[in-house]
Amino acid sequence: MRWTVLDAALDSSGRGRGEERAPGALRAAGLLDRLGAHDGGAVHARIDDPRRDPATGLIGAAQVREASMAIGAGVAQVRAAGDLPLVVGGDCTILLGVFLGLPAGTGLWFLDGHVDFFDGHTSETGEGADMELSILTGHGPDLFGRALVDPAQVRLLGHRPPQDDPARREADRVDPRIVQLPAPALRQRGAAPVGRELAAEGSAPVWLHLDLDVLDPRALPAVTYPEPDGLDWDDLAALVEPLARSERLLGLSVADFNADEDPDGRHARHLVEVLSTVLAS
Ligand SMILES: [Mn+2]
Repeated sequence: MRWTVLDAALDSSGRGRGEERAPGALRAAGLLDRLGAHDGGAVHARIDDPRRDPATGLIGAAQVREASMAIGAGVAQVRAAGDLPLVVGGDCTILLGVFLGLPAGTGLWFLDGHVDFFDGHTSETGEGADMELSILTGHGPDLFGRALVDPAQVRLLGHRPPQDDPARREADRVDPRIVQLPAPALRQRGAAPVGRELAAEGSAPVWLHLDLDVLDPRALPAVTYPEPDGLDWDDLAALVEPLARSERLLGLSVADFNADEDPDGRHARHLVEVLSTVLAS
């Protein structure tokens, strides 16, 4: 199957941060050529008002909903054409729309430095990227009238919540049905065996979400919310390779590359190289 790249430059802060420029930076670094991917163009996904919606506590709630519909329609269209969608953010908020475009019962491999499990009131920022996993599993603000993912089908991998209070409370709030493997445990078990076990687990279709802050800031500093003690590039490749080969995989979203933190494009080129290697396998 071939990949179709779909740009979703959604920045949930509404402040036009560097995630908005990530799809352009990754294209300029050769993403489509290196993957031999079809070009799905860009979906309209924009938040241009940084105020929090009083009802949900979410920044730009109406625009998040609109962008999600557009992303969902884009994902469904790529799948209908028989390709695998590669949705390039933007930040993690893109995942809401992805699941609007996927069949019910699709599971989620969620690789992220954080758990993204705040809600509209516990989040300090109000950014959708603080809470998309809670929204998806029916815990955050109700944007779509239903949960989009069964928590029992979520595997939360590579996070390492900082030991200060707000984030620890966030980690404590994660739905207990979600299976978690934080970064230290993942390293201990070995990224390659963990990837193989996940790929072999069950038969339900799965989406793979990669927030690049799952990487250690020494490996990739060009993210908006870097978190120490993350994975290195080798861990990431070893983990993702078996997932990318799995017949259960419906597609991939890549979030949180901050192009403003990568003025000479070196991190974009490295990311494209790693993605093309693991996704071609
Ligand atoms: Mn995230």
